[in-house]
Amino acid sequence: MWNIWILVICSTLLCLCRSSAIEVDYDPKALIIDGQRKLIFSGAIHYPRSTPVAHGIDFLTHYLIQKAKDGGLDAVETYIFWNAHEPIRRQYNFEGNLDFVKFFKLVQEAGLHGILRLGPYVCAEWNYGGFPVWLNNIEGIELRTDNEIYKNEMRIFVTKIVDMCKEAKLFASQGGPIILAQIENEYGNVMWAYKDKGVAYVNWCAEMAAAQNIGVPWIMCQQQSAPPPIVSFAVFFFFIVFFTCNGFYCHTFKPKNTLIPKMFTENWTGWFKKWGQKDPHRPAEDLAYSVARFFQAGGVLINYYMYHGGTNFGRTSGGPFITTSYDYDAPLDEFGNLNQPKWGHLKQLHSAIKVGERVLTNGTATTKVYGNGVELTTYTNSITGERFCFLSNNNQIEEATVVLEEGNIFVVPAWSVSILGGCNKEIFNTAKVSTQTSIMVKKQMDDETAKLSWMWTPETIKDTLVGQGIFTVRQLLEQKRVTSDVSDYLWYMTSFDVNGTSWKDATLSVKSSGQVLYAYVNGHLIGSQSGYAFQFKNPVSLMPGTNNLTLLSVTVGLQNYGQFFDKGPEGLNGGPVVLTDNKNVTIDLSSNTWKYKIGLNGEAERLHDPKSPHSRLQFSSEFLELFIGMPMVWYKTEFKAPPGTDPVVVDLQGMGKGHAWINGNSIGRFWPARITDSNGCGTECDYRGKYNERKCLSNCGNPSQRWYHVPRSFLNDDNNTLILFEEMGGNPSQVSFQTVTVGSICANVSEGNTLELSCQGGQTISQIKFASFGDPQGKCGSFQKGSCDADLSISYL
Ligand SMILES: *[C@@H]1O[C@H](CO)[C@@H](O)[C@H](O)[C@H]1NC(C)=O
Ligand SMILES: *[C@@H]1O[C@H](CO)[C@@H](O)[C@H](O)[C@H]1NC(C)=O
Ligand SMILES: *[C@@H]1O[C@H](CO)[C@@H](O)[C@H](O)[C@H]1NC(C)=O
Ligand SMILES: *[C@@H]1O[C@H](CO)[C@@H](O)[C@H](O)[C@H]1NC(C)=O
Ligand SMILES: *[C@@H]1O[C@H](CO)[C@@H](O)[C@H](O)[C@H]1NC(C)=O
Ligand SMILES: *[C@@H]1O[C@H](CO)[C@@H](O)[C@H](O)[C@H]1NC(C)=O
Ligand SMILES: CC(=O)N[C@H]1CO[C@H](CO)[C@@H](O)[C@@H]1O
Repeated sequence: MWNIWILVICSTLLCLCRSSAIEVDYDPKALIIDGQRKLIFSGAIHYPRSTPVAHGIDFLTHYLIQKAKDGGLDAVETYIFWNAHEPIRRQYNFEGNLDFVKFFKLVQEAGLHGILRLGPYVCAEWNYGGFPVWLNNIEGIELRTDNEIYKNEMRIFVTKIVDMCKEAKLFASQGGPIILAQIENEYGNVMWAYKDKGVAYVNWCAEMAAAQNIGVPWIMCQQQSAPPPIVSFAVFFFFIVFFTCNGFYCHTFKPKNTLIPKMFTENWTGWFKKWGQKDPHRPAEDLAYSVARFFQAGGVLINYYMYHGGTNFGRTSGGPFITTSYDYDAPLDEFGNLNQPKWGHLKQLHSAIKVGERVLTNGTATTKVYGNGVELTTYTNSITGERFCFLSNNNQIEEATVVLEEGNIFVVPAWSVSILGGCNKEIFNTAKVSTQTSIMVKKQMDDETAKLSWMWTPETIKDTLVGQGIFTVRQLLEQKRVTSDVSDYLWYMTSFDVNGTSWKDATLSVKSSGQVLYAYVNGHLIGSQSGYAFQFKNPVSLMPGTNNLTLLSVTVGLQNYGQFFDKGPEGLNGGPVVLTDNKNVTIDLSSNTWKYKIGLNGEAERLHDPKSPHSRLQFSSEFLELFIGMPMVWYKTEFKAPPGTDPVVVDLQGMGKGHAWINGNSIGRFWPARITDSNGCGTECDYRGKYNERKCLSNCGNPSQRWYHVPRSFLNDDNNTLILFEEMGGNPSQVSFQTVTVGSICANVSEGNTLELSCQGGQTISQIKFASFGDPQGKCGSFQKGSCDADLSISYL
């Protein structure tokens, strides 16, 4: 009943919203939306990283947006991903999970604001930072600088997106949800490298954006100093360009232009992950601390990057070497589950800060320094006398006992902020977590239905092993210039003559610019290597006469960050490729005649798609054992979808490296063979002290990613097909489908407070393993009774 009531209210509001424009204004203390002075909590959810959900619900996104709202957010933010929308020049795609217009409509239906970060350079650990690779291959182009060819392409794309937004009435000025739009991204970090042309470019960006006439402010992020032309231009036309701050903490950030509010467009909630790296974790206490410090220092808008990270489906992950999971340790996990206690702790923080919204957005601040890292910031409304305080302790070790003027005593734990309603009552402390901790588990289905039987077919590489290419050049070309990134794979093939027996034990050296290399000589794989840029060196036995050399170069996500990142080479790119015999005679093959072939035969035959003719006919279950562990094999199996609604993952333990598809939909690259370093996870995670991405690591000595998200929207009720392309050699016999759910929960609450516990997803609490009213010790999963414990604690629960 209650839900229905809420729905009615929302749709009534919607009608009102649609009919009238909403003005978005600002001053240094507030965003002023429809005349109301606001603090904004926003969170990033990227539409291509979430997915449509089957069985009636529109989008997983719909669910995610609702969870964002429940978590106390006012706004949802997304980038726009140029290379996803325009994979081929002037051929656009806005279908399925690329339907960003629908995404913003869902945001609006949830009653939230939207923030459009248009880029179109987005970084985002996304392939090539969001740029289509065809851009790179236009003659005379230079990206992210004052170059007419590039600016023309950028303008065409930006205008297209803005026009689509206008047509769908998405801007607040049209009654839509979008209150802010961003042009470029973190250019301030790299502008120096582009010198005068960088300054000219950033000015052009501001002018081009302002000329789009969207009726809401444009922002630039990570751009502290505003070149004068932008500001004067912007002020004159009212479409001010704000400059915001990204990082783990932003309370010391001061916009150079003091007329604009402080905004924190990327307060990193965690960190992304690379193949071979451990799992990062940013404690909820520290994230809450950085947010509270930011509002203490007069912050107006914060955007969590990410609020929900999601999954890098297909070949969208950047890097190189960004994993398929983009979980980010965000408040909503990769699959959309609440990441507790982070989600709930932030929810409480948001509502605590909102208590002070009126005073914070229209009051004056004074700060009293107590020493030893302790500061009290008091916001006062001079007319009403209303007050709101932040009492912060940035000491990393010692808690502080502070006596305020009125005689109230507050104990503030180390590295924490207490939020004091009316300046006399602690309504929240960032280090006191009273939200449950949820421990997620993966559940295997019962053996009967879970058993998978496999079929296989080899990737037919006979043609490339004997040097059959598509074209020939006397040069080792840069990889993405050849492939335009239509595939991860590029074959470089040549043949050469050697005389005499000294070549029987020779050495092959190949210099690669990344990321994976397989070397075949006379039809045999002699070795492989991976890395950013590396020197492959392997013994090789050559025979007198003609020998064939085939090098397969594989990319694992194109670079997405840094000055001139777009020019970072991939593949063999000039080599050199050199042979040395046992008498130290060398042959440099770099300017031999090289033949090229882009992609795999299986890709051309669409083996990943169970409906394609090749895929239907080519797989066989005979002699499977012989092909276990062999490189360059396709595997196929059928399975039943796990019952229920819990998120589904496929455990690819045992597989090497490759790509996986469910019913023809890519679930991304896999690489369970990439094991993380076994050191560095031991230390206890202490939330105190400055966070960085090397703190609080877990998953040492394990596959960097073992489980891969299988969106339920990709699954049918009855038969489903999983197809794997295995590049290095792996064993599919351990592969299994599992569901992700809350396994156990822990919580800690002090006397007089209320605690809510939830198992999520329709589960019930089946057992209480530990309860102690007293001073229990330890952490979730390993509690012990302390020196004081009430006997009947469990039975009361
Ligand atoms: C903000 O405060 C000033 C006085 O400090 C008051 O005149 C004004 O009405 C307030 N504005 C709002 C929107 O509360
Ligand atoms: C090398 O390739 C040629 C075709 O280009 C083929 O005829 C020959 O048998 C191959 N040699 C070896 C040793 O594989
Ligand atoms: C092999 O020997 C022949 C004849 O002596 C010579 O013409 C040729 O250049 C030699 N090739 C190599 C790779 O040394
Ligand atoms: C081989 O040649 C390199 C330089 O061309 C030299 O540094 C090296 O010592 C030589 N090795 C032998 C075994 O002669
Ligand atoms: C599902 O698979 C079974 C066994 O492979 C087959 O008999 C059945 O026809 C399939 N059903 C559909 C709907 O494809
Ligand atoms: C429970 O919370 C209190 C107050 O925040 C804290 O002092 C205590 O250490 C916590 N206990 C456990 C077991 O985490
Ligand atoms: C990668 C990156 O930009 N890291 C920054 C995160 O934020 C901290 C503090 O703001 C900076 O010191 C880092 O350089």
